[in-house]
Amino acid sequence: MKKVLTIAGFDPSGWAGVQADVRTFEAFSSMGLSVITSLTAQNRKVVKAVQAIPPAFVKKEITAVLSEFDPDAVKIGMLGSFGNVTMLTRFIRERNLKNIVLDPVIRSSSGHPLLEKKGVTALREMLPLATVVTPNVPEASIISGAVIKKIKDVEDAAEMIFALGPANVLIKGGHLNGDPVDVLYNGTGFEYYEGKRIRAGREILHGTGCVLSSAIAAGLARERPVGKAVADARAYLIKTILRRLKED
Ligand code: PXL
Repeated sequence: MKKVLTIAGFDPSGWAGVQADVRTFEAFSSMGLSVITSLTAQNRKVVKAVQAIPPAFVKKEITAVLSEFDPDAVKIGMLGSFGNVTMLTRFIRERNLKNIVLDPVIRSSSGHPLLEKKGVTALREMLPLATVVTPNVPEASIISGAVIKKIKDVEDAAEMIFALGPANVLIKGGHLNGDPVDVLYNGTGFEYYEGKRIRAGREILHGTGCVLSSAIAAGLARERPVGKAVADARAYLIKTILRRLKED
C-alpha cells in the first residue's frame, strides 16, 4: 500500500487540515500519516484562534513517523510559524523526501492569518523542495508580488513562482471571476484545466485546497505524472464538492 504523509494543521470541523488530508489519502487507497504543525479553533465560517506547535515538538512527530514509515509522497499544508517553516525546510532537505506537494497556506478564506508574517518570506525557501506548489490566486499574488486579474497575469505569476525553484506550479483559478481555470506550469509549457463554476457557499468550499493538494500527493505516490495527478485530483475534488452539497 502506498503511504502519504501530511504535514499540516488541525481544524476541529475536519473539513480542512490533517483530517481532510487523511480522508483524501484513504479515498485513493493510500495509508495516511500525519504530522500536526498547528492547532486552530475554528468552524467552517470563522477562525477564532491559531496556536502553532513548537518546532522542536513537530520535529519529534516527524522523526517518530519517519523512523517507522517511508512515505511515497508528502503533502505540506498549514505550517503556522516561521520556526516550523525553517525547521521543516531543513529537515525535508536532509531526509531527501520526494514527491512533495506544497500548499502554501497563508490565510483562511475569512482572512485570518494561518502563517505568521516572516513565515511567508521563509516559505519561498521551501519552494525548491516542491514537486508541485498549489497556490490559489491570493497566495500566488503574495508569493510573486504580482497583481492577478486575468489568465495572462496567472501565467506571469506562475513563471515568477517557478523561478523560485519548484518543479511545477499549479495556480488555482477559483478566486477569479467566471468559470475557473487552473493553470499548471512546468517551466516549458502551460496546461489549462477548465472547470464549470459550482454554485456553493464558503462553508461547502472550506478545505477544498487541502483536498486538492492531498489528492495530487496521492497521485504522485502512485507514480502518476504530474499532469495526470492534477487531472485526477480535480475530478476527485469536483465529486467531493458535489457530494458535500448533497449531504450538507
Ligand atoms: O484551507 C486552508 C487551511 C489549511 N489548513 C488548515 C485550515 C485551513 C483553513 O481554514 O484550517 C488547518
